[in-house]
Amino acid sequence: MENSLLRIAIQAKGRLNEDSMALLRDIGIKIDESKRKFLAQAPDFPLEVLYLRDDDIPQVVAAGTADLGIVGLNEVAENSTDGTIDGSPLQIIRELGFGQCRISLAVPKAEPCDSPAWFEGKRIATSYPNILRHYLSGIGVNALIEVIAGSVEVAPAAGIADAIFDIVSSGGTLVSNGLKEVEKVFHSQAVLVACGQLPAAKQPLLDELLFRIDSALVSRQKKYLVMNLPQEAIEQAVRIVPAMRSPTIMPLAAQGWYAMHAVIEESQLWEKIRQLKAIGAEGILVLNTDKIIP
Ligand code: PRT
Ligand code: ZN
Repeated sequence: MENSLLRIAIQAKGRLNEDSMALLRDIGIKIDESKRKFLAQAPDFPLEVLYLRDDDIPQVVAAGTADLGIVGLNEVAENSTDGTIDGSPLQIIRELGFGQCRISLAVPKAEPCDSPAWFEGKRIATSYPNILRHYLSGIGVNALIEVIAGSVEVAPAAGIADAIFDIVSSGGTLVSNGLKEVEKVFHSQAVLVACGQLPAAKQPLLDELLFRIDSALVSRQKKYLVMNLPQEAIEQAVRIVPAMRSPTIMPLAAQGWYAMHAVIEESQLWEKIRQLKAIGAEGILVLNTDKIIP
């Protein structure tokens, strides 16, 4: 029976917890947060959720203590430079589109740093020494890496380092510490990782989970449009909104008017709405799509 239960490790507290739980909810896996413990079983899917610190997730998944994990790509890269951890393979199987950030080199605002050569011989504070070492050796720069567990951004003002290599999202933390971002080295987002040695009996469960995750991820980037169109605008509207196969067009009770339904990429939403308004579309409704099954 043990093999018929998948175990996924997610961050217990912190920046990825909420979005990880939301993704599970989106695919029909509802964990009762009020009864949450270290390990919780989903009531409606053969899945256990293991709550951990993000730093521990890559190793726990590579070792097979959890079959899957949701963690920042930065943690995966820091813990594994060759796709294995302590000899056990770890696979990145999906990019999840949340937790986006970058790891950047930053220096005090007044420093005349205009090329990576500036870092030669400098002290750089970071919590990501492996990613930094890999980057520096790639560009042939020798610097002293000072490993700091937290609050890396205060290191230059404290005289511990000349520069930092840290996670940046909005850039606000750098600005409020008198630093400027000079090199975006590593781009990260939350990823789904899997144990490289998943027992064969669990594969069908993983396939079902991935099918659901893919449907949820696709639908997050789409919007459902409903609008009214005069008959003469239909041909142009179909060209503007080709939809998945082709938009649905239905006659309205009012003579000469039609309703068009279509699914479009969210990134194109406002541009498409402008074009549709220009050809006479009215009463445009924009709805979220819950799941899209291709
Ligand atoms: O307790 P645990 O070890 O699980 O959590 P943690 O404190 O190590 O990690 P947490 O919750 O801070 O971040 C988890 C993951 O979220 C990271 O590994 C990244 O993949 C991702 N992520 C996304 C971020 C950020 N955005 C982020 N802005 N992680 C950290 N930050 C911090 C950064 O360290 C810096 O202090 O936010 C500050 C910069 O933010 P801005 O917006 O001011 O630029
Ligand atoms: Zn952490």
